[in-house]
Amino acid sequence: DAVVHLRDYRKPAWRVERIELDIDLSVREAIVRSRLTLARDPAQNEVLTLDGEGFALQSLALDGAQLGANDYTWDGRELRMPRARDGSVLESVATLDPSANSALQGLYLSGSDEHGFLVTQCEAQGFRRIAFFPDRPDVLARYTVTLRADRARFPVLLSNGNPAGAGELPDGRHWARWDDPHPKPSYLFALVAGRLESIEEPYVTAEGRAVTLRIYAEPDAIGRCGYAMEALKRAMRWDEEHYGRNYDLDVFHIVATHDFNMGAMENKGLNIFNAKYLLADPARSSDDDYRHVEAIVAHEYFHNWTGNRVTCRDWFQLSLKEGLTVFREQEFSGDMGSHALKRIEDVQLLRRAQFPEDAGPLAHPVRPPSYSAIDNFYTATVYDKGAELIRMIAGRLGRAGWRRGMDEYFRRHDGHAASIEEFLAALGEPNGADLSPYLDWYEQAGTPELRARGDYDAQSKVYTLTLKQHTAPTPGQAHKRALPIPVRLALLGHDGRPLPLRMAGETGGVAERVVELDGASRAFRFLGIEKPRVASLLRGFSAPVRLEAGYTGDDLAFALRHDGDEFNRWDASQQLARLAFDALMRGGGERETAVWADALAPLFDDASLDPALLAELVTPPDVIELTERVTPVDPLAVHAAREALENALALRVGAQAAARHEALARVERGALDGASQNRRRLLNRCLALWMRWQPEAGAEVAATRYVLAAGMTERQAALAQLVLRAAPQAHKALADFEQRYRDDAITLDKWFALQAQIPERDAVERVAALIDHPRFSLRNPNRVHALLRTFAARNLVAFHRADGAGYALMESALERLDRINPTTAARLATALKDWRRLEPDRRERMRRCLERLVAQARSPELTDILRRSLA
Ligand code: HT7
Ligand code: ZN
Repeated sequence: DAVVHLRDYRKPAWRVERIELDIDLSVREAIVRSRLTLARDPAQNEVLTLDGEGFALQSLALDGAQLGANDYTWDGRELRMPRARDGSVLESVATLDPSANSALQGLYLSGSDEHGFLVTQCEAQGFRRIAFFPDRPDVLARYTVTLRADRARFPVLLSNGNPAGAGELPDGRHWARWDDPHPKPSYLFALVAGRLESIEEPYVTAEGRAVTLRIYAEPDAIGRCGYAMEALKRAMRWDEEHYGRNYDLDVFHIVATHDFNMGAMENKGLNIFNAKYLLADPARSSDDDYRHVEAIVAHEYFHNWTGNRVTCRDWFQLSLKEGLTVFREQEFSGDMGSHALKRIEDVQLLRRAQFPEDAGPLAHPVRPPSYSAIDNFYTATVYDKGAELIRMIAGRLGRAGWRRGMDEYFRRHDGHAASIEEFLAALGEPNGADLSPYLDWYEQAGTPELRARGDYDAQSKVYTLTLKQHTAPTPGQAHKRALPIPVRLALLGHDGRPLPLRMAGETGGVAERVVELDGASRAFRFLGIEKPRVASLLRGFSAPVRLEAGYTGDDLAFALRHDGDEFNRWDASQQLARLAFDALMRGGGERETAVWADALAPLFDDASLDPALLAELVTPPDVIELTERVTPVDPLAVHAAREALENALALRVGAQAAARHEALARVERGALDGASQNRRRLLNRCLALWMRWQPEAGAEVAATRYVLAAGMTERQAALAQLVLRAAPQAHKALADFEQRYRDDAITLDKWFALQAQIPERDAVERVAALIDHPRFSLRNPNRVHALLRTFAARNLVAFHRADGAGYALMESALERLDRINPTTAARLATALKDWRRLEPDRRERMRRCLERLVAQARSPELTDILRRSLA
C-alpha cells in the first residue's frame, strides 16, 4: 500500500462548505443520500477528487444533472470528477450493508441482527465508507443529518449537533434531523440508531448555557451508567475552571457499545464508548475499572476543545490532540484523586508500553514522518510520550504561562485545523519563550538515556552535577540530536532533608529546582552545599528518559526512606528491585534482594504512609519492564527471576503483610471513596504477599475473601491469587466466577484474561480451548484483547513455550482475525515485535511465524505491522 509522507502535505484543493446527509437505516441496508456544496481553491488547478470505498454507488448528480459513466471515474477508492466547479453541488446515492461490516469502521451493526443497534466509527478514515468526501481532517464542513428508520426497530436516532426536528413517516417509520453548527472534519461524524435507553441530567455551563446530558445504553446496561454521568459533570466543570473552556451545544450524548476497536471516540456532541469504559457498578467493577471510566469519560469530553474545536491539520499531527488530551486527563485525574499515584500509574504505563515500543522495530517519533496504515499510529508513543512532551512544555512555562499559552492557542486556532509548529508558537509567543527546541522531541524516536554523576568538593562546598544524554539509533534514524531535558531535582542531606540549592549569581537557595540539559553534556554547579547524601533526580519523572545515576543500593534505600517526592520514593524501590533482578539474572542476587526487602520492611510500620502508595512501594516492576533489561531474552529465566524477587520479599515481610491484611479486613471495605480504594489496594497486595509466604493459610484466606468479597476489586484479586498461585481452591473459584458472570461479557473478560496469564506450559491448550468457549468471539475486540493480547504480553511461560505452541496459537488466531477486523489484528500482532531480542531458538521460531503471516496477510494494517517488525 502507498506510503503517505508528511513532507507531501498540500492544502486541500477542494473544500466542502456544507454536507446534507439523508440516511435510510436498516440492519442489512443503509441508503445514504449525500449533498455536498463544494468550494475550489482558486490557487490550485486540481480536478475534484473525493474518497469513497466499500459501498455500492446508485447514482451521482452534479448541479442537478444526473451523471453518466463517462462523467467521472471511481476505482473503488477515489472518485474523480473533472466537471465539478467552484460552488458545484454534488449529490450521490449509495447503499451499504452494516451487518457485514466486521472491521467496525464506518457504519456497522453492534450486536445481533435482531437486537443490535447501528453505530459509526469514522476516525481515522471511516467516513469514506459512508459517503464520498475529502476524508482528511483539514476539511471542516457544516453537517445536517436526517435519519429515517422503522420506529419499532430503531426508536432512537442520533447524530452530532443539536436536534433540529423529528416526525412520523408512513408504515411505522420515523425521522430525526440533527444540525451541527460547528464545522467539523469528517472523522468526527457519528450516527447511532437502535433500541437504546438513556439517563439524563441537566447541566448549566459557567457561561450559562443549559445543556442536557444523556447517556444511552442497551436496556440491560442502562443501570450502570450513573458513575459515568457523574464523571462527565466533574470533567465539564474542571475544564471550565482550569482552561476556561465551556461546552458549546444544547445536548451532549454518550453511547455505549460492546463492539468497538478502541476505548472511546470523541465525535462532536455524540461520544461513542466501548462499554468496558463506560459501564460501572459496585458488584461488577473494580476500582481500576472505575478509574478508567472517569479518565476516559474526561478524555473524550476534553477533546471537545483539544481535537474538535481545534483539530489536526493532517494525521501526522495526531499527538496535537491526543498527547494534549491525555495530559489534560492526567491532570484532571490527579485532581480528583492523588497526583502521586496517578503519576506512578502513568509512568508504569509509559515504561510498560511506550519504552518498549521506542526500543523496538516499531519505534516512531511522536510525529511520524510517514505511514502506510494510519490506524497503526494510535500508539503509546503518540498518546503517552506525546503527553510527556506536553508535561515538559507546561512545566517550562509554569502554571500561569501554560494557561496564557493555551488561551492563545484557542484564540488563534478555534474552528481550524492546526499543526504542532503552530501549537508551539501559540504557547511560546505570549510567554516570550522559544519552544522550537521541543520540536525535536516530536521528530525524534527513541528514549534518551540520561546519565547523571554528582561530585562533591568538601573544601569549596561545591556540588557538581554532570548530566549527559544519549539516544540509541531507531529504524530510519541512525543519528540522534541532543534534546532539551528538564531535570527536576533536590539534594538530600544526611538527615534526609533537601539542602538549599544555589547557583552562581544567585542569593538564597531553594529546596527543589529544575535544570535543563540543552546539549549532549553539561555540568551544573551548586554552591554552599553542606554534606550532601544523595541527589533526588528527575523528580515526578520530569522527562521521559531512562535515568542512569550510578546509585548504590544504600543510596536507593536512603532515598526510599527519606525522599520527599513520593514519585521518587516509589522509583527508588523500583530501582532497588531492578538491581536485584539484574543480579538474579547473573546467577546471584541474594544480597541485592535482601537490600530491597530490608528497605521495604519498615514501611509497614509507618502509619503516615498512604496505603495505596505502600502497595505500590512493595510491588516490583512489571514483567514487561524487566524483560526490557535482558538480551537475549530467555523468557523462563526472566519469569523465574521475578518470582524469586517476589518470594524473597514475601519471606521478609510476609508476617507484616498478613497482619496488615487482617487489620484492613476489619475496616468497612465496600465503599467507593478514594480512601477505601486506597485501603483495598493494600489489602490485595498484602494478600498476594501472604499467599507466597504461607501458601496454604494464604489460600484459605483468599478463598474466603473470594466468597465474602466486598465488591469486585477484592473478588478479582482473590481469584487471581488462587489461580496464578495454583491453589487447590482455584478450580472451584474459577467455575463460580464463570457461572456468576456468564451473561456479562465485560466482567467475563476478567476471567478470560486471568486464565491467559497462568504461568504453566499447558496454558496454551487452555487458551486454545477458550477460543472455542461459547462466550468468546474473534469478532469482538474486547474478547481478543482479554484472552489473546494478555496471553502474548503477560504469559512468559506458556506463550514462549519452547516447542513453539504459543506462537502457533497466535499465528492461527491472527490469520483468522485479519479477515475479520484488521485494526484489531494489527494491534495484536504488535505482541510479536520483539522477536529479535529472544534467545536464538525462540527467535527463529517467531521469525518463521512472522514470515508465514506476512505472506498470507490480506489487510494493509496487519501487513504494515508485520513488515516493520521484520525489517
Ligand atoms: N480519538 C479516538 C481514536 C479512535 C480510533 C482510531 C482508530 C480506530 C478506531 C478508533 N476508535 C477511536 C480515541 C481517543 O479518544 O483517543
Ligand atoms: Zn483521544
